[in-house]
Amino acid sequence: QERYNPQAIEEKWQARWREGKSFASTHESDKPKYYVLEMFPYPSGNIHMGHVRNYSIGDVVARCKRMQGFNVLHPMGWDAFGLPAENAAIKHHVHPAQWTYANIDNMRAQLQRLGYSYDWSREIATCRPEYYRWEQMFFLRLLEKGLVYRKKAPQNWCPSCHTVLANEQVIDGLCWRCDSRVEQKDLTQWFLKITAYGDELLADLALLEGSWPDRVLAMQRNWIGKSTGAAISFGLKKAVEGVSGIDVFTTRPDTVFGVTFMTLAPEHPLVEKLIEGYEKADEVRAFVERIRNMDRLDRQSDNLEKEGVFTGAYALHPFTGQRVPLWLGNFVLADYGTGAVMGVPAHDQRDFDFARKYGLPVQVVISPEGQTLDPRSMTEAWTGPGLMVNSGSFDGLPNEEGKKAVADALEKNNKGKATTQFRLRDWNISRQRFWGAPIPVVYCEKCGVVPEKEENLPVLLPLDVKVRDDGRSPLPETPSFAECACPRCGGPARRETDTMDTFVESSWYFARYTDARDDKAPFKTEALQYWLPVDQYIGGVEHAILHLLYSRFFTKVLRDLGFFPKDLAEPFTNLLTQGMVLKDGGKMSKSKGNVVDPTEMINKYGADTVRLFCLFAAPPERDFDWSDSGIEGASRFLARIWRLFTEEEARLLPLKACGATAVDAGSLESRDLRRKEHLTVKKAGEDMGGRFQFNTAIAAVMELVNAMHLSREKLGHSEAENRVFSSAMATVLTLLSPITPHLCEELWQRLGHPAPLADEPWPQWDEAATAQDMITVALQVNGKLRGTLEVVAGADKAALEQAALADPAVLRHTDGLTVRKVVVVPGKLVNIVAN
Ligand code: ANZ
Ligand code: ZN
Repeated sequence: QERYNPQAIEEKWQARWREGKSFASTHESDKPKYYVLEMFPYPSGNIHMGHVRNYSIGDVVARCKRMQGFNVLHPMGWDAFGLPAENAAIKHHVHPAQWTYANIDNMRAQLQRLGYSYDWSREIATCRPEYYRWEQMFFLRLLEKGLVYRKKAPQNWCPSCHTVLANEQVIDGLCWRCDSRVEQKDLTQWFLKITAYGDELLADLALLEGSWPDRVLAMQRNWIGKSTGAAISFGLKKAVEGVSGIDVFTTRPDTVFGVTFMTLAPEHPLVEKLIEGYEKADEVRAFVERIRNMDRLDRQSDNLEKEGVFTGAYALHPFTGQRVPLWLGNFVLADYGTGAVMGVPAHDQRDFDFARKYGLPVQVVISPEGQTLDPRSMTEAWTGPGLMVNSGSFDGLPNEEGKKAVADALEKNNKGKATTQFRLRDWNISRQRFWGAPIPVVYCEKCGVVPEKEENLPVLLPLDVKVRDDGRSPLPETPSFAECACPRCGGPARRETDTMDTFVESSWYFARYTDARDDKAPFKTEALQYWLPVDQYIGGVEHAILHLLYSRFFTKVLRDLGFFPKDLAEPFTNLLTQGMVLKDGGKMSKSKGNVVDPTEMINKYGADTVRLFCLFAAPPERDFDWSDSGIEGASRFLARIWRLFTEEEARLLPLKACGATAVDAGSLESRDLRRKEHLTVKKAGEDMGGRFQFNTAIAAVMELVNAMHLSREKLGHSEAENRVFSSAMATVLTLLSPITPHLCEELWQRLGHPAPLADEPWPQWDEAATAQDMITVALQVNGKLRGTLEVVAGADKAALEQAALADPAVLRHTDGLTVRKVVVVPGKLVNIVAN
């Protein structure tokens, strides 16, 4: 008897899909569209189990939707610029380009071995000039619009990657790539003005409510971090040249009369001027030096031990004109708000701690209902609501109203105004790296910073350059690249040798897939109109902030630049963040030696089994543990289907799913099987097509396969019974085809169908077929008819006996008697013998 041999089948079908371009897509279609996308991989060399899970989920969605009548776009590509290529270049003496393209070839083959239904004609690699030239064009257009600018600022610097990092790339003070401690360094860099879109990025999260995970929405909201309050300007007691005062940002303008000191960030630009002539200036300088070198995350922590130093200078209160001592504090951040805080110890805990530590006065200005606060005995700040007190003409106002009243008064006196503040910072996109997209600007001795001309794009990354062993970018020392003619005056100029953050490439790739081979424009309008937004995006939760925020930003920017449709607000309508594949409850890692290699598993079990296990082990959002018994079980299940098919092949007819009609289903056994079949289609359809609960869908199909195994002995070999059995087989293959496509296609073909299963419509179940057949059974007591019983057809002896003994008519006629015997003739009657 022939065995299930996945390797042979899988190769055959993969070749067929490839050669037949089975999953090619076009926007010229009148079907409804469905764009399903998995986050594209970095071509690190080999795919891992996390990829397999991610892409298997995407593939089921794509194949299901296709069968459900959608015109599906399901592309794949490579996020191909980035540091590991340079590290590999140093370690293995291969060029980053060579390393990257070889990895892409290898990983493409690995993905093809898994049988994913990608439209490979749309494949992109972001390191190709055909791709990044458009990014350079966007850069120039953004520059024109003032949405890109150059600024010198302290930057997160990774000493081991020799490059700056965006705030988003610093995790707990460490580099997101190499875990080195990140330092601060002053550098002039290019910034994308994402803050100009802060309000829209925040507001449009409402559009994603319910279709993105709540957790991701919360992380986005928090990252954008909008605070509403007021900017307040404090004058200076001692005139300082060129300085009119010190501005603070506060969320509590209602507490302005409670200010008893001010605290500046040690990095505040006015510090030197303020301490001029102060006898303890050196002490202040020493403090500044010490705090500057503190970890920025430690400085934001709630547990930070508050520290400060008096500057010898005083500000003037905007309402009372009283003098307010100016301090420096370690808890004030230089790059939030204005880098200065008004100290209100009675109503802010940090200020309270600070005041108690340095003996600064506490002034209560918000009075909680039914309570009197005494500044001398307070042990913590009152941060709740109350009425304004000790606040001049504002006394008696509820503090919420006071916020607006104070802001209005400040505005009238030209001493401040209502304002909002974002935690979100502009996006530093300069990287001092080689393997990235060149930034298309030139520095001319005469003209200054000059954008490259659009017709000169792409600014090609030179590939005949050797990567330096010290890890520094070779571009500044590559004359053929760095030395150039000024696009404006033709004179000698230097090219920008920083390259772009690779997160720029991944911010718009989803749109390039809609028209990936166009060399005249980045996108074709009709294709964008048709395909965008992505209906279902699938990827890891580690991208919940970074990549998703940048993609959302680019969608809005490209819309405003006229590239994207005017009415497109968000790039990804639905988001699924899949869980991790763990080993023994922990992450798989080389150092722990517990990595399960997908290729090994495919060699051993076949791709269908690997796919099946990844989808069966847990719902997509949840983590699961890789388990040998789990994959063995998946393998056994497929072998079982194979055996069932081959052993029963003689009776199989080329029917489609749900292809047996009610008339076919003559015998009780076959009616039962048919009912089970329709119930399975119903359950699997809901679980797979709608809720993406593939594990329960698979479990339902397993039950159907079980039912087939049980009934094949009992079923006769009439045409009608064969039809029912064949239909159930067709249903198993159809429902499983998005999950284990190779096996299903192979058996589908053997069933006698000329067209591939992938082109079949998703099966429809028939409500009537799911209903239980009921029959009427006669009830006798001592041989006399005493009533009837409605029971499920096929109910067994025990069930009939139990139902009969509980029947009211039987109870009445056996009252006072003892039941001696119950005779059951299944399907006909129950006779109770009693005396
Ligand atoms: C006075 C005040 C009184 C404040 C009060 C709070 C309560 P979020 O919500 O994060 O925006 N602040 C402003 N700039 C700061 C900086 N650069 N570093 C550290 N703290 C800063 O918080 C804004 C509040 O944080 C501001 O409101 C300010 O303290 C402080 F009863 O001003 B508040
Ligand atoms: Zn010039």
